Amino acid sequence: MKTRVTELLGIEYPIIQGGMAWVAEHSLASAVSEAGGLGLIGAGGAPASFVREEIRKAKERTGKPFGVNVMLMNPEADEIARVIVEEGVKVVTTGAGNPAKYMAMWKEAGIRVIPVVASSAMAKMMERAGADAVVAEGMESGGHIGSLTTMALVPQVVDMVGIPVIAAGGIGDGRGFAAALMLGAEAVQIGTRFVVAKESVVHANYKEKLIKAKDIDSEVTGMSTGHPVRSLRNHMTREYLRLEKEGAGFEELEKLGLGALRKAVVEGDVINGTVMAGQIAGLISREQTCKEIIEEMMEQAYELLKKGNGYE
Ligand code: TUI
Repeated sequence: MKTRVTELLGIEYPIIQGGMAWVAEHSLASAVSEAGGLGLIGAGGAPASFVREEIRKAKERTGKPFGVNVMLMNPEADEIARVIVEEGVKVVTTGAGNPAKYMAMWKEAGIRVIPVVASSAMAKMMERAGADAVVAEGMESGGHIGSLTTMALVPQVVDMVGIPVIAAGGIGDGRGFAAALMLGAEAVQIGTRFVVAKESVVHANYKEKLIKAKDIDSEVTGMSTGHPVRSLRNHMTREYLRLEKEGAGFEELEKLGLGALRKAVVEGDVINGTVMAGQIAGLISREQTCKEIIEEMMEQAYELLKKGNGYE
């Protein structure tokens, strides 16, 4: 399938993998790229030296393009931005902030820059700053989210900018993929479904919790701190929401959240850790390779697009 996004990135299918902190490391990223999508290494809260190592490991595993996601709240974001240039990474996506101050450096290095946005105003600002495309991410997504749904956000962003739009949030199969194209997107970003990929190194407990989850099993914490985060309901989210309701301060809440994602992803503590996941968790029923996930999504979408909807 050819779109402006496949052309821009030199990839076979218009599917990019979410830059998930702790989850999106070199094995997942290289597997997605090898399968014809765009794999991403998620820098998350990691130090710049770790990101450099991950980039080098990904290069050993794939000759195809892959990218790095910079989580802009990372205290080492400045260094990571430079590492990306030094290591010759071809594509950057950013999240949780405004990447304007890195734009000139990245563009000069010939890097494709794709900020994740949660509003049409932010999308316009990024286009003016020189972005090559934007990811419009709805609040169905896992992790740090904005307030609009994908259904409402994507067409409004499409109308606001001339650069290609990549839809994210609540997309987990070929139906969501086809729907995103109907909204005017030219690619999709998939997070949650890749968390349970065979090549994903997250703890087995995390994958099991995701596979068991139903549509209503995610919860949004952190509304009061201004950093809303979607994750699967557990002891951690209940405790967090209780403290928020009691009016706990920013510092106490941040302390509770700090390191909680690592606890779930790496240690497999899905009771006290943060199990970030999107609302489509209920769609996911088994572990598959990245190649199987991508090919199944593409086939399902082709079938739907060919058939139309059956209405006259
Ligand atoms: O960034 C994400 N998703 C994330 S980041 C993350 S790590 C984290 N963990 C705990 C607390 C906070 C973060 C987990 N998941 N998605 C992309 C995204 N970006 N969603 C929303 C935004 C966003 C929000 C505000 C982008 C720009 C923005 O503008 C702020 C500004 O500075 O104008």
